[in-house]
Amino acid sequence: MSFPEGFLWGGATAANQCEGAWDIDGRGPAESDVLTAGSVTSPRLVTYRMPDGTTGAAPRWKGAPDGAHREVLEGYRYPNHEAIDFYHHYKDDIALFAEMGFKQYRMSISWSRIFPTGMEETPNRAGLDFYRNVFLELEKYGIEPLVTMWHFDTPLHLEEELGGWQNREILPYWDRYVRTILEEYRGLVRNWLTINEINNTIQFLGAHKPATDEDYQRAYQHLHHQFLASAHAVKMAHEISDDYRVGCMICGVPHYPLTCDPADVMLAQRQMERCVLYCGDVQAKGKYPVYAQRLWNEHGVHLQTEPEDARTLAEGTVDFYTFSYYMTTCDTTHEVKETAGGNMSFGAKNPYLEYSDWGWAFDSLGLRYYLEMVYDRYEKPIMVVENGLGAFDTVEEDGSIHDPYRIDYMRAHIEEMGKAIDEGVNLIGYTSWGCIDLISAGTGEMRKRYGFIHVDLDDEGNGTLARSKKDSFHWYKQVIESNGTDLT
Ligand code: BGP
Repeated sequence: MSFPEGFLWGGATAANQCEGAWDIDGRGPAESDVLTAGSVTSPRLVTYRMPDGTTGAAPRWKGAPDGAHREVLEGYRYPNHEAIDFYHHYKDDIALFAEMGFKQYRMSISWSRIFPTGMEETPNRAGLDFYRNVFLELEKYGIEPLVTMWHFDTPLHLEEELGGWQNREILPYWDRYVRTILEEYRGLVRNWLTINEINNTIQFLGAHKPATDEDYQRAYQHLHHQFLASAHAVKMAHEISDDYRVGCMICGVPHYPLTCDPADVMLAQRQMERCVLYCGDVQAKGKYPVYAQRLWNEHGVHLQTEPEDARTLAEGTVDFYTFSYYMTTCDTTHEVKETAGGNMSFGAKNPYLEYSDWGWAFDSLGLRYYLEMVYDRYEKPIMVVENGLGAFDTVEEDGSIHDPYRIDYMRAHIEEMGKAIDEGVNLIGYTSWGCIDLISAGTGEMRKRYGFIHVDLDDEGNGTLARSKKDSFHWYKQVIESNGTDLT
């Protein structure tokens, strides 16, 4: 039996993609609230107002023009505002998670529900109560929460006033938020994650347009502040409760060389360092890796640090390592015939792999490759906290939803996790992404569905929000019941 007793099977969501209720019970707007919907071929837009009152919308990767303030505007649709309204459906949804046998549910707290602008002295009680009620509901079924402190949703006010993570002054506000939730939920939560897919800032830099040295300076500085934020959170958690364990969260995309040309092999290694390992190394080892200086030198980056930072990082190493896993990517120094070309999926097309409708490479073996690599590197307990297939689903006339493609995808990945455990990897949990259909982070679509649970909602925001079980719901239930031995 590969999966150890007590293995934490479950599913994952994020506040901004499922809660809705974006302006209810005192919640303030977050950066995710000024994003429109896009598709695999068209980007999500960020809406803004210029100082002279004119308004506009720009691709998210480009950002609002200088001097603009991001703002919610009339005439645009913002899918995260209502999302799947988990805020009012959490009891029913958690009951369905329990029916599947979840041992763990990964979710996030929306910072602006607790501190609406991010700058208040005292927290918003209604926001704190909402999550308390969610945790109590989970407790009722013996489901452990795994709580992400930040999942793509800094309070908009902090973004606009301070420039978000770019500005070191964000740290005291972050500390206040984190201390508040750590104190509030003592006894209800044990496991926390600090910053979701922290490496996205650097791995997607230059993906849409060539990045300048100034872009790199900003990205590495932004990350430095997030590393400090993460380290503060770890330290506070350990001071506040002996029960608390805190993990990092990395977007785990292994880089393969497209050919055996040594130049390709070297390029893939360097891309892997920059895009993936850089962040995990700092958070798990408590210091910048040796190759960091080379990465900075390549773009003339001078990190602004304070004398105490090295100590802060050293004292704030994470207790466990977590990552999302959806795909692998290929690098080459040669001319590329075909690119992967999906949303948030880049690089040369791998001729040995199949790709999803959104251009994400289906590579279950890559999951084992990654697990074995990072376990060797850090020797800390690991969780796969996101994995799954975003796909179009069809609701049959009788209401049933047959999703064998999702089952095949997950079976293949779970099999590889089992093999990694047999190799000695201390893998302790798995939460598949979007266990209930939700708004896509990348495209803002609803039709890119990951769930075992279908939600009746379309891309225009129409639907009853009714929940129904897909075939994969019954399959996953059996996987959990058999602790991963029955994957048929
Ligand atoms: C990760 C995010 C999630 C999630 C997932 C799937 O990047 O942590 O928030 O959305 O990917 O991506 P998408 O929603 O673009 O399909």
